[in-house]
Amino acid sequence: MTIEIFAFPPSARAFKALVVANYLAIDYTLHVLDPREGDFQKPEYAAINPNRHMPKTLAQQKA
Ligand SMILES: N[C@@H](CCC(=O)N[C@@H](CS)C(=O)NCC(=O)O)C(=O)O
Repeated sequence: MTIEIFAFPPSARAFKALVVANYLAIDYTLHVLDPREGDFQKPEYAAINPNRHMPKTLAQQKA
């Protein structure tokens, strides 16, 4: 299984999500969000996570 992780890696919450994914050997794609660039507030991120917080994980949907 592959998951998508949306996170700002320097934050403690992001770090914890990445540690767990690595510990469990889960394949993931990291999408870096930068709050200094306003990434949490961008419409494309709000479409993925309406509460505009991170970290956010998404499991790939089976076709
Ligand atoms: N319970 C929160 C915890 C995550 C959280 O609060 N993350 C902070 C950063 S550590 C955040 O995304 N804040 C939004 C912002 O700074 O605009 C959630 O919805 O997942």
